[in-house]
Amino acid sequence: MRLFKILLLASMTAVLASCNGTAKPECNDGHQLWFYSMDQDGMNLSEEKTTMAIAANEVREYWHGEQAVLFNVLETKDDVLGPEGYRLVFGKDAVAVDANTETGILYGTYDLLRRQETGKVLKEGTVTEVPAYQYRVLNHWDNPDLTVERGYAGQSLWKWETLPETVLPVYEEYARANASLGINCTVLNNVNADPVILTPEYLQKVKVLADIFRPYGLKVFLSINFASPKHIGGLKTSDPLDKDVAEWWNKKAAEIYSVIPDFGGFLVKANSEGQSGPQDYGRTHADGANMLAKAVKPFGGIVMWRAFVYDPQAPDRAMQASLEFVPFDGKFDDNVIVQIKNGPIDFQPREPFSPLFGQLENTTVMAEMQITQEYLGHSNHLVYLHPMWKECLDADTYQKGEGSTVRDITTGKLHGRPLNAIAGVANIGDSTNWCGHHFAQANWYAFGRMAWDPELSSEDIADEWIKQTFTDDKDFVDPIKALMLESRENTVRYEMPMGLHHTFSSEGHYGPGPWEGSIRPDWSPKYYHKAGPDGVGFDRTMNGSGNVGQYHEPLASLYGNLETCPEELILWFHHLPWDYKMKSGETLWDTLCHTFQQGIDAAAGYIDTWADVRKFVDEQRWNEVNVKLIRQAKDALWWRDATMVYFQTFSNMPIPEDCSAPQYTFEELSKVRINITNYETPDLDVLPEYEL
Ligand code: BDP
Repeated sequence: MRLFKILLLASMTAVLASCNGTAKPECNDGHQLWFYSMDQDGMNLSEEKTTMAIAANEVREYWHGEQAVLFNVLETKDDVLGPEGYRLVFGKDAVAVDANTETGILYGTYDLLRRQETGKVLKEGTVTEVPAYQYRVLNHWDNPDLTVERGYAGQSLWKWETLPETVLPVYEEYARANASLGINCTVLNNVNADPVILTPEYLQKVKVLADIFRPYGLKVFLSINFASPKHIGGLKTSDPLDKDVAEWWNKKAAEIYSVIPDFGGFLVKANSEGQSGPQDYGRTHADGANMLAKAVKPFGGIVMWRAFVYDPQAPDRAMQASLEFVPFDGKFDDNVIVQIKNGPIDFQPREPFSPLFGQLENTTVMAEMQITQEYLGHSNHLVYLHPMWKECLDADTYQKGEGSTVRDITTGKLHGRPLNAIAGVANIGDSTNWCGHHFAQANWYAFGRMAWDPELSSEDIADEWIKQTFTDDKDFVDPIKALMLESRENTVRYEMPMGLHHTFSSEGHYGPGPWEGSIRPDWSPKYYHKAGPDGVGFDRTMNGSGNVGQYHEPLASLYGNLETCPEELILWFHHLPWDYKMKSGETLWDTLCHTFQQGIDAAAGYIDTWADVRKFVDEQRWNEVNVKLIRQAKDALWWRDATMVYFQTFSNMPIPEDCSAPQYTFEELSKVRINITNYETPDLDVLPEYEL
């Protein structure tokens, strides 16, 4: 048994004193993430860049328990722990971190420190942790020109123009942050992939990042452009059944692995939103995915093939992915995973789970969540997203009868599939505070914790994050946790209640634009809400598009039947008259108005809650969050006004008296043009000024 003994010094008292309670350093730019309670005197990273040295350094610098910490890399491998699990054995004088691998030791170390910061160190006993998903993946939508698609936290973290020569400290800090959560894979570039990423020049840049990430257990993947053989390979075609094309990919894979031996594999967006794909050559998703899978297979790589496809002619976009993918069930190679967005449309604040999860029985599938807040107020709104993701993972598909949750399908448990993964579209940029909003860090955190353990509750994760990022004072933790836990539902209420969706302005999906049309019907809000004199909502019942039929019973009936359809999804599945009587006895119109009002009131309430806890937070973070909360409360009003005054042109019904009166008319609001030139600070001056 290899034994590492770390002797602990009692030198942490000074740090401790400023960690807890009401300490308020003036300036705090949020760069320390959830290491704040630990790292206030600065980040002291290991000089030596091996996994064990990193783990030992974390203990030496930050552990201030009485017990010694022992690292045991097990010589006789423990079947339960696998390659990444660990065991913490708490005793009177020592805590042992046991694992089969050094990466397991590192994960155990971060768990131990998290316990210390959140008051969960045990006096005695054993904790065994094994990740539920093998591949816990961040998808960066970063472009070589440093822009980030749907990024609201500045520019790309990867400074391609100065790589490979210049190595920034944030690269390692990023790896450390991910390791502390157990995130072990990162796709560096946008799914709308520039072929340049596979050129030898860029592979040298990627190599530098991969080398920095490796001791932190973080593997690099790349999004590829399916037409790369044509663009950068000098071939006439990128047809997956063409021998030269397959050979080009085989050679490219060998080249990549010669530079990055532990390269993870490819992420592919094909035949979607203008991206090239096998269908350009009359081939199928399976043909395309399998060709790539064969290229990376000899090196242990995988292919994550996205199911985000839809076509402008389709009668119901929510049905598209299933229609295209179900025919290929069982036809994908064993190192292909089909990556499915949580909902059938596109990362809306609320969608039912994608029916495709329950429809593929012989294909490995994974879920893709969006951490960046494309449709949830960008990095201007405080929205804690874990409840939304958990809603999807906990959803029962009834694929094999009751209890066939999306979680059990994607962890491989339901079908006994050996490969499993989960992905989140990152919200990280080069802003000092990483995510643009101090509270958006909680979503990166929550994604990582969920990918390790999808059964953790939203509350427990929020609790951990708050204590490490701000303070463990109960008078701060309780109200802020309550605010975070309600924030997603409130955002649904002020943006698109009761199953409305895609009512967003096409300008960066920020703000309302329910009146907008588009050259493509499926890019137009009108296509989704279908508001007209006769009512509102998308009829997806068997009398409508038939989308409910893609769900297994009892869901098909549950959603299809007005009596049983959950009210929060009623306009997703049904088209109803404005004066439709809801279960409460109120009309649909009044319920919509009241739900919006609840969202508006709650958003305004965040400002008061934040004022109440001011004494616990440093000036910088308090002010930066406060400015954003005011913006959020005003945006909530704007969203409600725009949606309801527009719908009123059809319903001709009054806004109920117990709701606040709209501050602007439809004519005024429909002229608002927001210019999103820089995602971090969208030009909000053009917005109507709102009285709170
Ligand atoms: C949509 C985004 C678009 C992405 C696309 C995708 O608006 O920018 O490229 O998803 O996931 O949500 O590929």
